[in-house]
Amino acid sequence: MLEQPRRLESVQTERGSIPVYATGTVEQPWAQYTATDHTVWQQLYARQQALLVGRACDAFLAAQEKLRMPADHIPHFSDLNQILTAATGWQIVAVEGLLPELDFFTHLANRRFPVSWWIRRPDQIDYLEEPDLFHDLFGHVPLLMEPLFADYLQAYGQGGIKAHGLGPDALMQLARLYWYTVEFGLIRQADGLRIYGAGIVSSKGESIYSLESAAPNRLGFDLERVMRTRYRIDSFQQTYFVIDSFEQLISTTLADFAPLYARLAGQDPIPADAVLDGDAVL
Ligand code: HBI
Ligand code: FE
Repeated sequence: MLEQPRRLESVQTERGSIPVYATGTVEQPWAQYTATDHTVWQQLYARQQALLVGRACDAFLAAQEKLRMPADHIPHFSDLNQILTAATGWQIVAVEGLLPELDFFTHLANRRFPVSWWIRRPDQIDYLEEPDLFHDLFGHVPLLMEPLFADYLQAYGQGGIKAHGLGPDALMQLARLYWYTVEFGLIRQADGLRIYGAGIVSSKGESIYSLESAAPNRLGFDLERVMRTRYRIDSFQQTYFVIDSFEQLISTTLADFAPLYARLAGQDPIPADAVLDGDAVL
């Protein structure tokens, strides 16, 4: 399912050759971005920024202000890293695209977030299948400024390394946790439901749908329930899980998941659109 990265001394791209390091990371080839690339960033940035006021959670918006990504051109990763590393010890690293799971987890466990260096084409503005620079940078990186979320993502990486040693069932359950929190999570603030998941904040359609549509279920976060729930990758989510705080996330993830995986192994997965007795429907 996931593409294997090319492990060469350098990769040849449409725009030239890029060095690859032993960690699978590359140098952000900033000088190779075209005027079109910068315009795509500018358009996506302006569109999402207008939608996120009142929809993204306060922590996300506050982090954006501190990071000050430029609105009119693709950021230099090195500029963002100065602010990010000083704040939480995280750094972003440039990659070609999706990494094998163990490599991905190892980066997270070491407080490195892999960001695809390339940005989508103008005809892909509304949707593309793989994570590009806009999704990774605009969607994922701001919350790395938030200390509790920063710790959660590192703990997730450490948990991923352990799950990798336990086999495909454990990995699948853990992937569901990533999906329903880091990618598609909602949070309950004093003034209402807000978005924190990167898959939502980087999507025009889902920023609106996840909060305003009557169609999807919005359920109180429950670790075991999340780990049993299938997800859709080809449409908006049918279920969102809502946390009360980032403290809730980090406190659930610090536990050893091994007994949980063992217990879940005997249970059927829950369909993406199901509501069960006992679900906290919001
Ligand atoms: N690699 N670069 C990158 N970005 C991801 O989000 C990513 C990945 N590899 C694996 C992966 N995600 C998934 O397996 C998650 O469920 C962990
Ligand atoms: Fe993502």
